[in-house]
Amino acid sequence: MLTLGIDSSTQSCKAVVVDSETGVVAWSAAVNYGKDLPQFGCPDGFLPNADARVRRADPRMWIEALDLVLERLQATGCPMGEIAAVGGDAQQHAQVYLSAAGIAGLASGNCDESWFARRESPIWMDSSTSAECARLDAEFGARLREETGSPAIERFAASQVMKFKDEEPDAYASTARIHLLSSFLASYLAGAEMPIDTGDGAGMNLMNLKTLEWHRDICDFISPDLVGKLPQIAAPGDGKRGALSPRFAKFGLKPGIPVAPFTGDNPASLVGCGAWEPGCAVISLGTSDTFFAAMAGFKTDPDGFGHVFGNPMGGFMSLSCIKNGSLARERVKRELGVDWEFFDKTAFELTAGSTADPRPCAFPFFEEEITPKHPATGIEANFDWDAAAPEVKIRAVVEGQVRNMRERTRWIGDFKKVFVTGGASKSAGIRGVIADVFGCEVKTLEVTDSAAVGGAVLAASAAG
Ligand code: XUL
Repeated sequence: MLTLGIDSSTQSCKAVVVDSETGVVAWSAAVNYGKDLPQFGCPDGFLPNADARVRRADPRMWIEALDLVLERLQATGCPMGEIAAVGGDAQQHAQVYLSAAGIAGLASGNCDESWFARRESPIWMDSSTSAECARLDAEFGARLREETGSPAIERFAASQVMKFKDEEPDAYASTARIHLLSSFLASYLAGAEMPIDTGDGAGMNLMNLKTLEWHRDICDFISPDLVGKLPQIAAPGDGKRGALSPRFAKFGLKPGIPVAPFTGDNPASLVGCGAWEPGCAVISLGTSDTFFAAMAGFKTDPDGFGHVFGNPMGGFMSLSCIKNGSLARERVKRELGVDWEFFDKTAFELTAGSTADPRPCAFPFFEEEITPKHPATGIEANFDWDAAAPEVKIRAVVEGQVRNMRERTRWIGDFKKVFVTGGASKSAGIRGVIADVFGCEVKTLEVTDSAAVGGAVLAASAAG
């Protein structure tokens, strides 16, 4: 069986067609917003804004990208008519505010400005709602973490909706539905509203993870009419799937094939990496480093840095996002004037077996950190940084990053296996430190596009 997975990420939209017997990606296509859709003015996936805390995008761009990626997929010679089901994911936390015309327009699929009660959608990089988070904290305190899986977070919908309602009350009043990008794209494909899944929905501070329903008290605090503006919730396996709208026949797809509820990119990656059982973790070493793992039961991070999302295969998953990831490693490499061979390998060979006590550790805080919360103070080391050799500095920075990750994820438990993915996973030195610190087997993942592949796997489950 062939299934289609779509990944609408921060800077691009990808489509993969996976053979569900072999798990092989047989066809793929991609659209880059900056390069392929310059008319939307989002070169890096968001509209430039003088205030670096404000990160928004034009929601029409995501729809155009979806149509274009299907056109490109068809052009590869992919047998579109043999695709049995569609699934997918989107960057987490981005919200789409639909007008009544937008909901009605889903059936025809003729997307234009009238669909959107809010022309600019906040995305996950937005951090402009600290004041609203403080108000939520003051009202709900520890209940937020214990019942929604996370403390009040700027990029999550609760604080974003509060701000929108205060600043643009008329536009809020004309909002008929607040979708996440994931549920909006699934709705567009189905030509009718689709639910929000518990994987992405948990990243809103609006879902009660104990009941898997909208959190009445929090929603009412934001606005008594908010629950009425939220879509339904889909829990794994509850059969809430859609059927592909006939308008996609123009790309050769068969109308009526199942559309699985879309999820967030991290939950989709968990599935795409084959790590949906507790005991495995995935470390994605990218612009920021993320750590996610399936959890045996619902529990929350007592320190409030890790999030709990729904696991699309059932149960829950954790997610920790550490901002000073690859960009910090690149900066240290650049400042030391060494090449990648030295940074990824030689530095670790030269320092192997060092008996220094305490072990040299350095924490890069070039950007304000979120896990843990720490201002941008530069390098903080437990040794004389300026006097140390380049190889000592490199190992110490990686040790610092990995030890911080281990400490921030200890609340989840121990792991038998860690999958490492993302650009820096090719470094034997970094993989060695991870194996040492986590005390388990470390495997590199072959799958690129693990989120899109996860979408295709979820489509296969929806097809039964
Ligand atoms: C997770 C998060 C990002 C986005 C974009 O909470 O904000 O990982 O999902 O990839």
